[in-house]
Amino acid sequence: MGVNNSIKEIIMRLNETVYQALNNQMAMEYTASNIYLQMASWADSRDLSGIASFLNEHAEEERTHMRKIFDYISERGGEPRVQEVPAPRDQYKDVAELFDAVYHEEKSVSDSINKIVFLAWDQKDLATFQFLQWFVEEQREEEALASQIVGKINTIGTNGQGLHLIDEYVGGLVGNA
Ligand code: OFO
Repeated sequence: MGVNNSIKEIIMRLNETVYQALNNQMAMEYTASNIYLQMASWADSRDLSGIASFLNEHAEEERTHMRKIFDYISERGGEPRVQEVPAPRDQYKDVAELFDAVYHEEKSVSDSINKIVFLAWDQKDLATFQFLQWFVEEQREEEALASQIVGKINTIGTNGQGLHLIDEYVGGLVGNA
């Protein structure tokens, strides 16, 4: 390997710890995508078409997050590994429980992203640190959105006409996330 190549290696290659963390994050985004897809199916089979559309859109978004990390690992000279992920939960008591689960899922994704931000800083990997800023902002928005929906459900309730109003409200958020 020539001098230029070894310098490039040092600059470009992710270190093993950061690589592993990003690879695990890819699995986490994929897991989130599957959770939302399964939730969409739950909503669809209860004729909650607004909620189903919202969750389908969200499932797609999470898949693009996975892809974003996949491409980044590749660009930094690593080999992204797609991992096996557990089958998502498919039953919820009601819409309130479902959106509570969305909120908690987003919280745990944020926690995981934050850990990698600190790790990248610790490892002096400023490129990864910078790359993750987009995710930090994205998670802030997603947590806020999920908590807004949970708040709406708590205020309106899901009895009788309430469920229809919530379905309409959540459906109205499609395309705005
Ligand atoms: Fe909402 O999880 Fe992606 O980043």
